[in-house]
Amino acid sequence: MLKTVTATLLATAAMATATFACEIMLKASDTHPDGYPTVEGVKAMGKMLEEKTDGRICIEMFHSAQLGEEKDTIEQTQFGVIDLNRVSFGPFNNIIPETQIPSLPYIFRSVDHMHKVMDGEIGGEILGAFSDHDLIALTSYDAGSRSFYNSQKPITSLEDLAGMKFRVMQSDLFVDMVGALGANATPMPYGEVYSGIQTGVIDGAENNWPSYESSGHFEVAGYYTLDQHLMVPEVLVMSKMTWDKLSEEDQKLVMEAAKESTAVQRKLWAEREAESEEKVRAAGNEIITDIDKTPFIEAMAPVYEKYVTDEKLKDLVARIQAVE
Ligand code: GTR
Repeated sequence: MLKTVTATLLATAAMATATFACEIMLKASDTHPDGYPTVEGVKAMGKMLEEKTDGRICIEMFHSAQLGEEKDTIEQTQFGVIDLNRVSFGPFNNIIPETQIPSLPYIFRSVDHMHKVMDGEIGGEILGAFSDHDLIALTSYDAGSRSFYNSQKPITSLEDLAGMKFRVMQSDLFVDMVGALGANATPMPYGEVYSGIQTGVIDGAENNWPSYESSGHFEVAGYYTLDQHLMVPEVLVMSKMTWDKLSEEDQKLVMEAAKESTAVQRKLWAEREAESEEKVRAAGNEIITDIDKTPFIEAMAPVYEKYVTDEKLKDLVARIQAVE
């Protein structure tokens, strides 16, 4: 009995020391469940920070949209209520014009092309644009490519998409993208998609393998057409209010840890993509891989015309296309 009490006391004391040692606790948000590659990427960043600072700076991860849906958490991050937020570039499209560029349909030719762009000068410029909006973009993560899934029928061509209703992220660009393909878009928070499909409010949505699987959307939308219209990377942002409170040295450490976590996330991403695909196929879903993307790509021309308007954005697109 005494032994147990002593052990408990010691354990409590150890925990108290650990919490105490953590002088700067960064509150992080992610819409995805624990174990999802983005959540694990930020957790890995936390571990690195703890190691680099002897436990002085740490990250507390609130996964599974515990702090709210992406659009709301972005506002909370701008206000400094949330310190770190891992989100898609999509929900920033309406407020930061540069984020529309990696969100353009078929802008990247391959994962390799996307990595070269995002890890290089162009990616740096796009991340740099956040600082005018009370946010510091630390790094970008992988998110594969997004394709349409639905509860109604196998889609094998543009004709099949006509008149169908798809949920998109809350971004005008994606509303127009779906419109350009002849379907109807309904912007809605991620957390409402499952019931939206289940109740027939929407016919389907679009996302990558891990999101299609982890959200359970694959249970209510049995048809997945790999048209791969988007390859929008994820972005990890810090509240500028939090950033400004850090010493220059700590800012450097945070930036370094974020950049280093990218490699961890990308490795986990590749593994999870394969696992999610396996799980969805094992569930018996119909996966349409034999699809001619050319008409899809051609249909996107008006979207580029509408959104790539000023010289800065035109220049970014031209430079991305020129990256080998
Ligand atoms: C996922 C992405 C999330 C969220 C979601 C959505 O692929 O990782 O951050 O944007 O898509 O469609 O809302």
